[in-house]
Amino acid sequence: MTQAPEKQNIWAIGDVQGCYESLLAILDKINFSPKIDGLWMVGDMVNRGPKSLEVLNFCHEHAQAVDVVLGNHELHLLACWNGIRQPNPKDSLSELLRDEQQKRFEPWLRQQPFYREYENHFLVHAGLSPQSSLSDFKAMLHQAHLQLRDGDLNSTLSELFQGESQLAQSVGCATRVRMVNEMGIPDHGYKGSPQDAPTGLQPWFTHESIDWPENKKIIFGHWAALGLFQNNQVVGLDSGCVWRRSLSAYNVKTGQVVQVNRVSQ
Ligand SMILES: [Mn+2]
Repeated sequence: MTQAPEKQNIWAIGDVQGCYESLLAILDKINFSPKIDGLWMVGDMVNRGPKSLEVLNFCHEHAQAVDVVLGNHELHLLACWNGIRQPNPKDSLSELLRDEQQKRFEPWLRQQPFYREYENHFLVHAGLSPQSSLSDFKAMLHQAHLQLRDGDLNSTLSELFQGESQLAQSVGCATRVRMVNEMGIPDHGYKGSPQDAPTGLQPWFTHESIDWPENKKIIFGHWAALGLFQNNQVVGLDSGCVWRRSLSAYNVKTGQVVQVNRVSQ
């Protein structure tokens, strides 16, 4: 068997959230070709935007080229499909929840992990936990991934949404963390910018107890109010496409950032 050729370019893309036309526009702008390029989706492909079904269909169809990590909105969709949660009024998942036919994406979705590691990068939807060592955090996320993929789906989703077990807290952090308190405990209620945050809260990536992976940049999304953000350790890619701002793509080999304004649908 011949070895697969190395990817020409690999792009990480933030929270698309059903903004399918904006996804197509940015793929066009970066000249993305699924035959030669790779795409890392940072999670939250679906919900709030108008075309979740199309975005999911695109990622599923090009699964050979697209690496996905799960975000909170994918977990919510899995839970809605299985009656563990009810859609809330802000959701735009009705097409995906309309009939059994749309559950065809479920087997593929439940195979996706909560983090992925590469030579120089670590992909996670929201962030790392200041409360765990990196190895413990990864072990918990891996266990949750195996349970979601191979275990009883309903009981796994119930456990994750109950939020009490260490497993649920690790997944909660990986998929939802923004700000943490001095103890490193996530405050899931605050969704604004770091500048406007109440005293005592700080972005997860500034907490002194974060156990950073060696020589790997963390690529994350989930935090629209933070916007496109980069320092030596992290790249935050949620630039608020679904909130009528922009969609961002990050070239993991060159560090180039490309953005498109939200394409109205
Ligand atoms: Mn999110």
